[in-house]
Amino acid sequence: MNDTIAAIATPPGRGGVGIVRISGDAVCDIAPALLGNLPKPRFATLAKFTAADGTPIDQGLALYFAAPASYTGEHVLELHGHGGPVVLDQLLARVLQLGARPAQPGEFTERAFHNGKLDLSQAEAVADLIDAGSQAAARAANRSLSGEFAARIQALVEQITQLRVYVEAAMDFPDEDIDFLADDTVLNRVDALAEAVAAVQTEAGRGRALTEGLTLVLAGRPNTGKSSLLNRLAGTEAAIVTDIAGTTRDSLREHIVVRGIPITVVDTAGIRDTDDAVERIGVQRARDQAGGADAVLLVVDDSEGYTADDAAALAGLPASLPVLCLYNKSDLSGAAVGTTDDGLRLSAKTGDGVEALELAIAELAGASDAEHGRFSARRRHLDAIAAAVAAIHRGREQLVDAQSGELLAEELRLAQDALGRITGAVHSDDLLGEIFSSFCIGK
Ligand SMILES: Nc1nc2c(ncn2[C@@H]2O[C@H](COP(=O)(O)OP(=O)(O)OP(=O)(O)O)[C@@H](O)[C@H]2O)c(=O)[nH]1
Ligand SMILES: [Mg+2]
Repeated sequence: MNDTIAAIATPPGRGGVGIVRISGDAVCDIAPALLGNLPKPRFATLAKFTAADGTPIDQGLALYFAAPASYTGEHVLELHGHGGPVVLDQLLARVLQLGARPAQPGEFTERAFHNGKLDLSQAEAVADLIDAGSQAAARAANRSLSGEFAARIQALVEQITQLRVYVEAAMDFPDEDIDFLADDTVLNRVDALAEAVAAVQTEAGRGRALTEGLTLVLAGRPNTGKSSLLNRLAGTEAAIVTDIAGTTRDSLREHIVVRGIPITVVDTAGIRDTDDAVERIGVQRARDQAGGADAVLLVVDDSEGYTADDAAALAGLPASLPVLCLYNKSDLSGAAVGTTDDGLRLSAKTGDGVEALELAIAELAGASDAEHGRFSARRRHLDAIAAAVAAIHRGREQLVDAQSGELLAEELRLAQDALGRITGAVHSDDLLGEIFSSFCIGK
């Protein structure tokens, strides 16, 4: 990390302004060679950017941030020149000639992380803000970037630490150990902790939908109108629709945007017992797709009502998977479109009720109440929180069933480690590589 990195920080192509960014100790040598002097920190200075032979490459603003008061925590120099690819390439080449090396994707932000400027969840929020596909997603990323998510995680970590101290102290004094296990204080504190983690889990789940989008799977028995609904949502005739049961075999994915949220809708084969070898593979794929979805849209033929075959289509799916029932073909049944106990009634054929479906999808993604202090989150964060939830749950069982303070303490430690992976308090080089390599160069 002692070398100096440089990159063009603005997107490729032509623009009014193009920026070359440099970070590292060599900035203090590069600036005088390139600009004639090291500019006054945090002041915009008009300067000529000169080539080795003294001829000007460009003229623009130089901005110097002295370590540690910079984005990366190192000496940083930004050169704001004209946004042409040839000029910027020449400028970057000159900076490399003066001792910098090309930056890897995300390397500036990785240095900011290593220098304590950002925790890992904030570093990820930088990328999420750049990639935000909607205002709600951008707001959520901004909240994470400002440390709101990290603060929530930190509060949980502190709660766990205090509980661990209490449990471990009690174990160190065996006489009191009996009291400590018998009275409800520890159990109550474990339960309160589980509740607090679950609350963050719910919010993070919504945050992830805003950040990464949702995958919804249209499932159900044959001929209920799954493919028709896919076409309706996508606005194109993507899937084949016929009145023959078992039309769809392969799963078909369409990417749509609902209220600014990226949604992947997957059409699947109608689920039924069949002797047709190809259809059977399709049915298996349908089940696999549904199992991996964020939510299942169970399509039911409203003119026939909810049958045992509809229920059978859900067999084997995780109980935690949200299911929205879509009573399709309202034009045939004659029933009014709109919400029902467990979903919506609509018609893929006429389009009636499809707007309500889009609203329901936005709600699944958490976009409808985006104002509730929501933060951006990723699958990685949800996995870590789920691991913490599981550890706390196991710890509780150890306490209740085995009266074991040691095993509870150990599970609490595991829960703490899991949460530490979110902020980067616990991390591996592999994890960092995975996260930062998805950044753009120059960030
Ligand atoms: N009247 C009416 N017919 C519909 C509606 N939706 C679909 N259909 C008809 O129902 C039949 C089956 O539609 P599909 O979309 O192919 O149904 P599917 O669920 O994809 O069927 P499989 O792929 O075989 O599982 C077709 O003849 C559609 O035109 C609707 O809302 N109203
Ligand atoms: Mg179909």
